[in-house]
Amino acid sequence: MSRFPRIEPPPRVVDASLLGAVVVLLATGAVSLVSGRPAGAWVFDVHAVAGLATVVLLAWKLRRVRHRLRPGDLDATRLLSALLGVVATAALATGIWWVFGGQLDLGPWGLLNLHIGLGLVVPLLLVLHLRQRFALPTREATADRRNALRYAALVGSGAVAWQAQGIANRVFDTAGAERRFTGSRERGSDSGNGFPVTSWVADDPDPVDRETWSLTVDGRVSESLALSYDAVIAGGDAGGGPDSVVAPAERRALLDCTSGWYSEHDWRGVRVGDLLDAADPGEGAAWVQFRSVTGYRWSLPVEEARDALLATHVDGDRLSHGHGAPTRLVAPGRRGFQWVKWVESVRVTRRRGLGEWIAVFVSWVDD
Ligand SMILES: Nc1nc2c(c(=O)[nH]1)N[C@H]1C(S)=C(S)[C@@H](COP(=O)(O)O)O[C@H]1N2
Ligand SMILES: [Mo]
Repeated sequence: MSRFPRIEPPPRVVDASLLGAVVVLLATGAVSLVSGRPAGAWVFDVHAVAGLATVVLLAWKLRRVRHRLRPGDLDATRLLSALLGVVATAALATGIWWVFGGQLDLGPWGLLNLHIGLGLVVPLLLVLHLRQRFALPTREATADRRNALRYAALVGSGAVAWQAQGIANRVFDTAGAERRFTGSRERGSDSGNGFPVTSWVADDPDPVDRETWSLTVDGRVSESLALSYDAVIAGGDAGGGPDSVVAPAERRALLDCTSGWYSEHDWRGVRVGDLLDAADPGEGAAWVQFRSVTGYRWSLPVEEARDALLATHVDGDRLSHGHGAPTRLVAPGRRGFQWVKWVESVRVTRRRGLGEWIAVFVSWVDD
């Protein structure tokens, strides 16, 4: 009956494995969105290998259940199962397509966003599906020692396929060949403002007037500061604060957006560490929160924040409105969504506001 008689585990073990695979994919997928340093590269590898193993598991499953999908005897339960099959297949297909350089233009979104969206729908449908059809694998099936070998074979072939992908991409010179470990592809490096603008639909402020804009530095500091644009770009006196000078600073850093592109530039502005030195953080200063005129905000641990930049220029050009003028956060090693644009406030805090996690999606939410 089966074309892979020695490899395919019993049905309920396949089902339980699919459940496990979805959990792994969801967890690694979520973590991958905040991983921007090479040390976190393994998360992407686990996600890919688990995805490839899932292709095999899903193929076994679909082969087993497809006869239930005869048009005459479709009911709500079966339709839901069918929908789950379609969405799961689409999630896997979009992931694989991305790896091989696929492209899709969905307005503000692209192929990787579609993959993420489908990947988030799978667990929702799966929960509903399990409410109707959940059954534990039998003890004999789980205790079967051959299953351990089957798993090893499954994960092993996933890993081999993942390696082969790299070779295939290079041999056929696809657009997928030049991916970072995050999966992102290069766009517009060293081109000044000529790289993609990525903002949430709701996060679309009017251009910020440099003349009236000011940058405040406050919270757990002994000297709150309010700096004009000229003070920020020219490193003038910290208005209202001590006579400290914020010197212009420059650094090269790579912005890597979770929608699947990255761009590397020479940024110029002020080092956050210089701002903090001028404001003199006090007791319990542990986090630094960067807030946009839109309410969008993110915090970095104070030591890391010191090394970040509030950029006014990119590759020597004044930052454009779309890229966050008058100033945006440059947070090396962090994913793009943490690089807050249109920053107007730097606040030193003891704890990190959890509202930030919500505010990066809907910026008008308050802590
Ligand atoms: N205020 C604000 N900052 C933001 C965003 C936003 O929507 N609003 N988008 C973030 C995301 S998801 C990314 S990838 C980068 C994109 O920067 P860019 O538009 O200059 O390319 O900005 C980040 N900073
Ligand atoms: Mo992003």
